[in-house]
Amino acid sequence: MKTKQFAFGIAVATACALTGTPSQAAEKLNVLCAADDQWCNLMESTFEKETGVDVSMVRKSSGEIFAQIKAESRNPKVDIWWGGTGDPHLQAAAEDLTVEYKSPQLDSLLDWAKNQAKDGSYKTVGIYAGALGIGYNEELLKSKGLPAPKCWADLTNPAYKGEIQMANPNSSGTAYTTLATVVQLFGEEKGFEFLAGLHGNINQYTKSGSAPIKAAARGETTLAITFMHDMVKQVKKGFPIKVVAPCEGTGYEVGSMSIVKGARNPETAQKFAEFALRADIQSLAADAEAYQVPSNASATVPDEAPKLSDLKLIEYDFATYGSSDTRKRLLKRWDDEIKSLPR
Ligand code: S7P
Repeated sequence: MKTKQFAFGIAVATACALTGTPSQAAEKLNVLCAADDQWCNLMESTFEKETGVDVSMVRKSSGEIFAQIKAESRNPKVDIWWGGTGDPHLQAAAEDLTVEYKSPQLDSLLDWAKNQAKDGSYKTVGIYAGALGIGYNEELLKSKGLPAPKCWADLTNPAYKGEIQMANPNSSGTAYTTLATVVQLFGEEKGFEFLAGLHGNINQYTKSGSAPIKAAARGETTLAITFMHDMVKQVKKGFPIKVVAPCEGTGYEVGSMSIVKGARNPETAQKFAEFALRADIQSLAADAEAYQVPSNASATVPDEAPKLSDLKLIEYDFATYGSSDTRKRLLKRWDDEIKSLPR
C-alpha cells in the first residue's frame, strides 16, 4: 500500500511539473480492519476499484483498535472501523468515540444487526455474525491419547495441561467474547473459577483471536478457542481440525462497523459504510475464505458458514457486556485474578 502511494505521488508530481497544473488530490480513506487480513484486503481493493478512493487499510485486533481510537480521540487519524466483535464497538459508541449514522440500508439487515445499531445508539451496526467454539487438531489429539472435548467444562481437565491456546481478551475481541460467554453461562463467580482452571492448561495467550486455530492447524497447539468460522477456514484448507459446539451452549459475536468521531474523511467513510452493507459486497466474503453469516438479508450465506440456528446459542446480552463499565471491570478482573496466576 505504502509503495503504491509513493509511486502514485511521484507520477502525479512529475505530471504536474510537466503541465504546470496543480494536482487534484485523490479522495482518501483510513480504515482499521479487525477481520482476517484476506477479507480486509478484498474489501480494500474492491472499494478502491469501484470508487477510485485511495484506501489505507490496517489490520488490528478489536481491543487494540478500540484502544487506538480512544488514544487518538483528540486528533483522530482513522475514518472508519470495519469488522471485529461488537462489544468494543458498543463501548466506543457509549464513550462517544464514534458517530451516529443511520444507513438507508438498515431495513435490509437481519434483526441481530439492527439490534446492534439500536444498542449502540446508531453509532455502530452489525455486518456479520459468528459463534464461538472449541477446535482441536484431531491427529495431535489422537497421537497424545487425549480425550475429545465436548463441553467448556472439559477444558479444565488436567490432561490438557499446556495443550490449549486462546487469545488475550484485552487485545482480542474473540477472547473477550469467550470471557463474557462463560460469565453469562456459569455466572460470574463460577465463570472465573472456570477461567482459572482453564488458565492452568493454556500454553499461550495470543494477541489475535484467530491465531490459536491457525496454530492448531500447524500442529503447534492441540486445542484452541476461537470462532467456529475461523476453524472452518482451516478445515477447508485441508488441516485435520475438528469443530466442537460446546454442550452447555455458546456465545456469539455481532461483527460490527463504526464511523470514528472527528474523522477527516466523513463523507467517504459513509460511502464505505454503504458499500460494506450491500448484499453483493457481503456476498464476496467467501472469496476471502470468511465464513461468517452476513447481516444483509439478501446476501449469500456461504455454504460453509456454521448454521447459527442449529447451535445452542446463549442469549448474549450485548448491551451489558459491551458497556464500558462491564467490559473494563471484567478485563481488570481477568488481569488481576487469572493472567497473574502461575501455570
Ligand atoms: O477472523 C475473523 C474474525 O474472527 O476476527 C474478528 C475478531 O475480532 C478477530 O480479531 P480479534 O483478534 O480481535 O479476536 C471477528 O470479528 C471475526 O469474525
